[in-house]
Amino acid sequence: MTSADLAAYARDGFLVLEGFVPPSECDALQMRAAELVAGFVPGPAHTAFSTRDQRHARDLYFRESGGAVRFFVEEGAPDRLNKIGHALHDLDPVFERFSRHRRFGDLARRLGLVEPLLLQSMYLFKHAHVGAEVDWHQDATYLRTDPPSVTGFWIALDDADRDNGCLMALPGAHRGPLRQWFGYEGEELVTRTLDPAPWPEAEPVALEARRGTLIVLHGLLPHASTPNRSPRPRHAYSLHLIDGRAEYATDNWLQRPDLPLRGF
Ligand SMILES: O=C(O)CCC(=O)C(=O)O
Repeated sequence: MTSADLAAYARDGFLVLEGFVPPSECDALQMRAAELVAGFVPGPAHTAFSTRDQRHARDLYFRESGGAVRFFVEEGAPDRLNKIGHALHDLDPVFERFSRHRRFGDLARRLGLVEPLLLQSMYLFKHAHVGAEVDWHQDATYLRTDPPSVTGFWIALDDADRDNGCLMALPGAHRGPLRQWFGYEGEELVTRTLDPAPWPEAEPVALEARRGTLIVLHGLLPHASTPNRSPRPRHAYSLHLIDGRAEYATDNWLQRPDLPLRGF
């Protein structure tokens, strides 16, 4: 990463680093994800959501997933997986080795995280034809620290373009406020509006990325992704890091009471 890259990141709130991950490592993650899927047995949280007990099971399955390896289905296509999350980087040996490679630690420090900690990991499938869109959001909505520090490392495991649902971003909009927060109010998980300011008028850009590209996302950058309307999959692996010096909100949705956070 050059000083021009750092300046572009400060200006835009994202950075596209092509060729950051070698193809052999993309292969290894895809093979491991396929093994995990082959061993996955759907439970009560995956069956019909009609009864109260099933809704409760699904809710608990999500709430505990910050410290677990859990499988989430596409809302519109319940026989297809949307993602696996959210502690692959701690609990699966292949994802752990990959995620703790020093190239990610070095990059995080160069981006200004003094004590980078790995908080969340997701294997994102975005299957051909059925992978759904992801709405505009800021990652700090889900992973809030004071001061804000969450930083996303999104890795394309397939070529990603407008047709198969690449990331979209609003350049420079990371300089605005955090709009919403998602977390606990007592026992309830709620979304609270912190600042009603609309997203700025900036023209969204499509962050098309070849396989092996790493996209760095500032935690306040509004980003989204389009549905996969193509016959091609769009797999990606996403890591979210925070700075250990910042205070992690104790009412964020993602809590890991039995799994202390680790760095590199
Ligand atoms: O891959 C996607 O479609 C969205 C991912 C995302 O929003 C993230 O990793 O923060």
